[in-house]
Amino acid sequence: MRSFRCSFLLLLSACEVLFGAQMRREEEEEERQRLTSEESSWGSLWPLPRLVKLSGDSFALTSAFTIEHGPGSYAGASCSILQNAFRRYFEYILRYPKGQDSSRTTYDGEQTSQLQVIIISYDPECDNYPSVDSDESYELKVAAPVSVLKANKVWGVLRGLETFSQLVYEGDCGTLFINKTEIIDFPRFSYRGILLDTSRHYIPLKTIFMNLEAMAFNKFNVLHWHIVDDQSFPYQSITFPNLSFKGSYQPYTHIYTPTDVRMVIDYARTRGIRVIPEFDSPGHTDSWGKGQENLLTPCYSGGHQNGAYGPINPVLNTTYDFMINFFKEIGNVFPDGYIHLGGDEVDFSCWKSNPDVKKFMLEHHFGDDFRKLESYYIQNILDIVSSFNKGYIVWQEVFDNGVKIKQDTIVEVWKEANLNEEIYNVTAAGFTTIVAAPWYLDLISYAQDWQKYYKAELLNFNGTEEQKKLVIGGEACLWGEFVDATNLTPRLWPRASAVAERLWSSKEVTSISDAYIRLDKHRCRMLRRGIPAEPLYVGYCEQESG
Ligand code: CP6
Repeated sequence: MRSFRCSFLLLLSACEVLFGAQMRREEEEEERQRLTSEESSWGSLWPLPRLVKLSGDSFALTSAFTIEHGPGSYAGASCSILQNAFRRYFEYILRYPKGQDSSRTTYDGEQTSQLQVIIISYDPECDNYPSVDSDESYELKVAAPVSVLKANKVWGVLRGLETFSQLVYEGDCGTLFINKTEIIDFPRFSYRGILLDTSRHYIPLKTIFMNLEAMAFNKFNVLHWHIVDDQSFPYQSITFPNLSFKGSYQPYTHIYTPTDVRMVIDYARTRGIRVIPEFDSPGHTDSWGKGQENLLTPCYSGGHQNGAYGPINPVLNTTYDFMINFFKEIGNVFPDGYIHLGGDEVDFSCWKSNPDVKKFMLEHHFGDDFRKLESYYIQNILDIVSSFNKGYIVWQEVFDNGVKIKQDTIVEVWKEANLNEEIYNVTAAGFTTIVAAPWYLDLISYAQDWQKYYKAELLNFNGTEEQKKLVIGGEACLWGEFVDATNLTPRLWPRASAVAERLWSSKEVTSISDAYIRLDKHRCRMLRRGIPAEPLYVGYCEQESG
């Protein structure tokens, strides 16, 4: 239909007398509808930048367009993270939609023929890994004949390139346009994560890559990799190969080899995304027991071992010897400064049944309080991990149960009940926090649940300014019980995009109707770029598929 109309328009000058009047009326009607119901003043920008000055003046982008290092930049051709990003975004910009760029060779009007990228700080961080204090800010000026993207570090350039690509739109007959624009942008929260669970189902690398790419489209910057759990242990350990050999889903190809893990970390780094692995213990560890003897607690009934196993055995020295060697490896394999140590949902019934555990409780004057035993275990694990110079994140139970945690621990709040009270308590105790509770994307409903995610606000609790500064961000969680490669991507996108805007844009950006229009277009853009993102609601995309 579209290409028909385009060829039709090309013939129009010759046929003006015959068809001109009717054509104009139809177009006027189209324009009226467009302005009243389908357009946002912010085009298809998502998440919305902090400061946007959009003008009506438009410039064309032809096939002569290039992305280059600008004059005076501290980064050049040796900065491979930028070379790689230039190539990626050049493709996304000029292949809009795929394969229809024949009419883009010449254009008579004003053009922006170059995007100059200038790093203004002495160290661009080309070879670094992103971290909790990476500078993601940037400034973008779209002008003719040259547009300029300035940032302190490569991380800001990555975010700015995404924004630039979102400003490009297709005019009649396939010409690409971008409007004169000035943007100053930086994230509201520094931690913007997605949790993927690769234990309940194995997720192939291809799917992980696709979702890292989608994360970059949404300016997310942390992959919380819930890599192992009760059901399977797909992480192939170099020190303890039996863990995945025995504990992964069979056949043993359902594993992440050291090379796979490196590829995920590199793919993520290239997009400004940290990879934080979670090795959850002492609960959620059934799969660990298959490849490591005496690691789990044997459960008793009627005075005998009953063949079942509970959480990690906290009373044996061999447990801690194992953990020292295990986390030493993890600390080396994953370059991020943090490891997620779990600590959620520990079931005490097996510990209660075990005579050795009871004896240990007596000796340590823990009485009947198994939370004290849990604290003892977690304390040891935290000390082990700090000895390898890593920070750690734990689920809220660790804080709730009164474990003495180091002041630099990050507490992740995941329970919906009394959410604001919990955030208040964690921050009042001086701990940094990330919040997952409003964003359990595995819980689905027959509704536009993105709106619920969009409305969540992390700083509405009754705390001081100091306390609010301790909330560094949040996470959209996609637990894997009902998710594998067949449905992961559409279940995550565009619902997680709602979380992305809440974590990046200003607090005042709250209009659901404006968000709907932009998010709908953003979802269509994700489709064009090869992400099978599900629809928000009824309707269609101008260019179906990509
Ligand atoms: N697995 C692990 C899970 C969950 C948690 N930890 C979970 C709990 C409740 C809901 C969804 C997921 N599946 N290891 C809790 C952090 Cl609603």
